[in-house]
Amino acid sequence: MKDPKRYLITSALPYANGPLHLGHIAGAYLPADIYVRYLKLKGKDVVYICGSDEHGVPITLRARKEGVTPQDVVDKYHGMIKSAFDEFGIAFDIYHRTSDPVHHHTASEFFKTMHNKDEFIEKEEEQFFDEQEQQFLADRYIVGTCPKCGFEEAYGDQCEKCGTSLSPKELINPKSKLSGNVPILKTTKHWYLDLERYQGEWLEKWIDSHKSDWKSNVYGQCKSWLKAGLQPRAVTRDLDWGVPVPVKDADGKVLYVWFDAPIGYISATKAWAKEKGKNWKDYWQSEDSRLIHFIGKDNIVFHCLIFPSMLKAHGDYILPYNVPANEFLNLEGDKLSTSRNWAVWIHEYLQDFPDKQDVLRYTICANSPEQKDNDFTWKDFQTRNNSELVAIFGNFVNRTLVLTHKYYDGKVPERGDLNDFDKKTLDEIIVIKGNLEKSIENFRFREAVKIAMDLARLGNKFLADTEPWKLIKTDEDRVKTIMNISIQITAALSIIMEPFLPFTTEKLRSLLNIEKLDWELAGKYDLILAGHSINKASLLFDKIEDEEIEKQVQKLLDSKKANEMENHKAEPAKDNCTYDEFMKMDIRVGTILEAEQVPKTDKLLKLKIDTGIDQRTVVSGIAVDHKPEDIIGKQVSVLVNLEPRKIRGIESQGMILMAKDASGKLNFVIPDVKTNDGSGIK
Ligand code: B3M
Ligand code: ZN
Repeated sequence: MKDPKRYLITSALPYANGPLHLGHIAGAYLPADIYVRYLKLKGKDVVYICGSDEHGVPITLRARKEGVTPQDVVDKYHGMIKSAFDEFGIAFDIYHRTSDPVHHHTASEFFKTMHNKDEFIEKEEEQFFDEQEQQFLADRYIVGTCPKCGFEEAYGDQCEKCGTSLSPKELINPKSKLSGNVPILKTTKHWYLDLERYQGEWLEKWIDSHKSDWKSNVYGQCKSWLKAGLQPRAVTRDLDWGVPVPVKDADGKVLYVWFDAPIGYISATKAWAKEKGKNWKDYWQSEDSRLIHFIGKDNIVFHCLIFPSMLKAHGDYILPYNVPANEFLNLEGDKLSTSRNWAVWIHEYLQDFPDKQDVLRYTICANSPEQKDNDFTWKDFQTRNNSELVAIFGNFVNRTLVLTHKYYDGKVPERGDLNDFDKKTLDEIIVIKGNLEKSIENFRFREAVKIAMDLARLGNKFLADTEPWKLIKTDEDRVKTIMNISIQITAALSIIMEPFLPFTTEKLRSLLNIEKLDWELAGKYDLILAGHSINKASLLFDKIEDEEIEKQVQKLLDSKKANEMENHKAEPAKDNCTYDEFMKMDIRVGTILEAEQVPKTDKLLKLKIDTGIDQRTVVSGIAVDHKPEDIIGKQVSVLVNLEPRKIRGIESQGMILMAKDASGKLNFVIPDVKTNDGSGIK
C-alpha cells in the first residue's frame, strides 16, 4: 500500500458531561497521540482532530440532575476536559466542540444533502412518551429491564451490564427516567438511515475487504452486527437540545447525537483549516488522504458501520482507512465506572503527580487493552516507574551524562576506530527503529513501547559490557569511543521515546543541549558531534515510594465507599410481626468490660458485658470494624434472652445490636446519653 499524501487522525469526541479518566485515555487518546507524534516526527502531513461531544441525552440528564442548563454543563466540562488533555500531553491540532456554530452549520448541511438525495426513510412510529413531562423518551430517558440479562436499569439504547444495544421497545417494564412513570405510546415522525439497503449494496463487502488489515476485535464486532442484519436507524430525536432538523415538519426535533457527533470531526477540521490557511477538503475529500479513527470498543458500530454509511450516502467523502478500536481498561481488577466513582481522574492525577505525565502514559501504553480488556493497578504503575523508567531508561542516560562530565567536562569526546561490538551496538539501533515502525504502523503500541525500551536496555548493556569506569585507568582513548557511542544512543533515545514520553524527551534534549531531531536520524552514527557541550546531568525519573501508592489506593477505596453511602438504597421492610412477638425480645443497655479476639478468626470478638442483670460472655462478629482496645467501656444494646449458642467452643449468651451501613461497616446502636446498664430498650 503506497504512502498517502496526508493523514487525518481522529479520537472519539468525549461527552462533555464529566471529567476524563484513565479508561478514556487508554481507549482513544493515548494510542492516537503516539501515532500522530510518530507520523509528525517522520515529517508527514497530519492533522489530529478532536473536540467535545456536547449534545445527546447524557448531557441533558446531567443538567437536570445538577439543576443547571445543558449549556452550563458543556461549558464546564469542555474547559475541564480540554485542559486535562493539554496538560497530559495529548497534542490535538484542534480541540473543537459540537455546540460551535461551524458544527451546527456543517451537520445541518450534511443532513440536507442526504435529504435532497432521498437517502432517508421517513417514518411515523409509536414511541414512548412521558405524559407528566410532555416529552418523548429517547435513548437514556427511558430505563427498564434488559431482555438479555435481566438487569433492571438498562437504558433505551443500551444495557450497560451486558453491553447489548437495545431499542426502547425491547425493554421490559419501561419507566421514564424523568418522572419515574410508566410511559404511553404516541406517534411521531422520524428520519431513518437505510442501513439495511447499504448492507446489501456495499457495506458488507467493504467491511469484508478489511478482514486482514483491521484489528480482529473490530472486524469481528462488525461482522456480528452484519450477521444479525442491519435495520433502518433513526437519526432524529424529539428533544430540544442538539442540532435542529433542517427540513419541513421537524419542529421540536434535533439530529440524533450519533448523527451529528462524527460530523464533528469534519467541523473541527474546517475550523482548524481556516485558522491555518489550509483546505479542509484535501483531508476529507481526497483519495490521497488516509482517515483513521481511534476509539473505544463501545463506539465500533458507529465508526465502522453508521458513519461510513453517512459519508458514502452523502457522496463527497472518503471512508476510514482503519478504525483501531481498543478494548477496555479495568482498574484494580474492577470495571471502571463513573457512576460508582471507580476511576482515576486525569485532573486529579495531574494534581497529585504534576510532573509525572509520562509515567502514566508509559504504564497505560505498556498495559494497553489492544486485544482484550486489561487491568491498571497502582502497584504496577509503581513497578513500571521504579524498575523500568528509573532503573533502565533513567539509569542509562544518567550514567552517560555523569561520566561525560566527569571525564570530559561535558564535552562529547572524539571517537576512535569502532570495533565489531561497537558497530553491532550502533546497528542494533536501526533494527530497533525498524521494528518500532512496524509495530506503530500496525497499531501495536504495547509492543512498540517495549521495543523502544529495548534501546535503553541496549545502552545499559553496552556500558555494562565495556565498563568505561574501569578502563579509564588503562585505556583513555577507548573510553572516548565508548562515551561517544553512549551519547549517540541517548540522542537516539530522545527521538525514539518521543511518541510515548514527550515530556521526558523534551527534558532529555535539554540535558543533551540539542534541538528536536527527525525520526529518520535515529541510528545515525554522528547524531551529536564531538566537541558539543552537554548540560549538567539531572534525573529523568524519580523513584515512587510505597506511601504514595498506598495513598492512591486508599483514595480509590474512600471514594468508592463515599459513593456507596450516597447511593445506598434501604432494603424493603420485612413481614409484619405482632406486638407480642416484639415484646418477647428482652433488649438491655450494657457495658463492654472486656474484649479479645477469638483465636484463629478474623471476625469474632469475645466480649464480657455488664448487662445490669449479670456479667456475661457474648461472641460477636465485629472484629473487622472494631479493635478490642477501642471498645472497652463502651455502652451497647444487648438482646439478653437469645437462646445461648456455642460459637468456636465459647458459649455466647446473647447478641449485641449493630447497624450495618452501605459499605458493610457495623456501627454500635447505643443510647444517645449514658444510660444505666440493665435499662430495657422498647
Ligand atoms: N461521545 C461516546 C463516548 O464518549 C461519544 C463518542 C462520539 S465520537 C463521534 O463514548
Ligand atoms: Zn443486559
